[in-house]
Amino acid sequence: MDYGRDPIFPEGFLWGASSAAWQVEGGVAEGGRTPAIIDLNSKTKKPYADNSIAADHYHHWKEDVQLMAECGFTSYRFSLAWPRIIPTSDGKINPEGIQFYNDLIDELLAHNITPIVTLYHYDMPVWVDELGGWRDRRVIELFDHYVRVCFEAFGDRVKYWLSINEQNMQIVYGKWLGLDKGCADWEKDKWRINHIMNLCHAKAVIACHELVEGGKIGPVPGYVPIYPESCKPLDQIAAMNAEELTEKIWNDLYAFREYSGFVKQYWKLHDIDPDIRPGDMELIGQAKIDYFALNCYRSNVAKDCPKEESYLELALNKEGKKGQFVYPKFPGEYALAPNPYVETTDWDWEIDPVAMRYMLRYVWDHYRLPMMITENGLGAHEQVGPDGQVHDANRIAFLRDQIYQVGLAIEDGCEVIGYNPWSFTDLLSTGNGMAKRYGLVYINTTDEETLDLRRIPKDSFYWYSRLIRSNGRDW
Ligand code: BGP
Repeated sequence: MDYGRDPIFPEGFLWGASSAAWQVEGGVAEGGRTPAIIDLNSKTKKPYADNSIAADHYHHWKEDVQLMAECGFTSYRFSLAWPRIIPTSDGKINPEGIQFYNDLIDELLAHNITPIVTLYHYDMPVWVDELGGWRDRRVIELFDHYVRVCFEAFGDRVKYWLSINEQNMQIVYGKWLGLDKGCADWEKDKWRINHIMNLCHAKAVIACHELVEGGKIGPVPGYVPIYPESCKPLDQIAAMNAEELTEKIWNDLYAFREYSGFVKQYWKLHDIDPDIRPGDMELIGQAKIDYFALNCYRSNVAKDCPKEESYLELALNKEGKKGQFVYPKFPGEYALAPNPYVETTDWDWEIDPVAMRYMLRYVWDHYRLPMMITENGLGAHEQVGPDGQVHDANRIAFLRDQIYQVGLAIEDGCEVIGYNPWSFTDLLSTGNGMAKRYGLVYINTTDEETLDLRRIPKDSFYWYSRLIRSNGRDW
């Protein structure tokens, strides 16, 4: 539909931005925090960048919240670091970790900024990993203990909770993220790991409803809408296969609390045992989510890939030089392909604002649950200009187009309660450290050299501020 006028955002819409503990905090050895698996990855796995300082939010949180308030934020999405809260295997609570987040939450609330809190965003404590991490069912009770501590400590003030960030992407890109450690056959083992993660998600949902008065909790799928390459009927089925195997299997489980016929058939065909034990599905059955938090940056195109074709492994663009991404082929399922209708970023991510509207309509049509955007943004190479400012016109154009499509989806009848792009300040990219910047606020440091970590609001900060102060009218 063309509405013939700019979209209208509902009153009370949550306007903010996003971050994650390991990417923004730094202070990894301070305040009683112990190492997380991601700390080790960031030191050994190139091009991951050392996260021991990151954006140094651990020491700049007050200034950062002040900047959010100046921008006019009404929400801020961030994650809690498990190894800051439960640093050791005796399960003892670290009062300094609780204090850090209490101070942050109180400061946000003092500025009328609603906290939206992710329980898990890739920073599993090393002590949990040594017990087997997501591979071992003992993690279910450990995670349950951790989330209950969080709900009890912060649930009086935090009402919006998120369980596990991008569980689907952690499984789909598990080899790249290091989740395959200790797995003999990742393609089979990943379904067992995924089932354990589903049980952890369920524990968090159940505990939130038990312990947080008025608390709402949802999952955070990483969402990449997939279009068929052509109107050839088999391209449509390929797009549906890709959608299932990267997103829908997860979203169906969260929303309907049972495994779909599609995934059960997939397991049978590939001789996979996800190790579902008595009582598991009853637990999942009790975990009724309140909303979907959605991370969406780009779209993909899928085409038919007959069984006879050869498998081709995906290769991610790790340097920010266009053209390095390798489109994978999964014979008998689908192949990904370039989209001639959209531009791409330097990391070969499709710039496709319409995908935002498509995703919101798709998720609304399938699940009829409120939705919140918890990530969306432009990763770019950036420097401070000779005038001491950062002129990120590309980011303004990106955000404007994306937010406009959120508005159109709202006009289309979708219930969307907030928009929190990635990211508030520059922070470490999972793929490229500080070389790939997303922030509305520049952090003066680089991967090669730690500088003064000065905060410099970019042009996009001022543009976004005007937009949110007008509740989405001043484009
Ligand atoms: C999401 C993650 C974030 C963030 C973002 C951008 O998948 O939830 O943690 O990093 O992607 O990705 P990247 O940093 O690789 O550009």
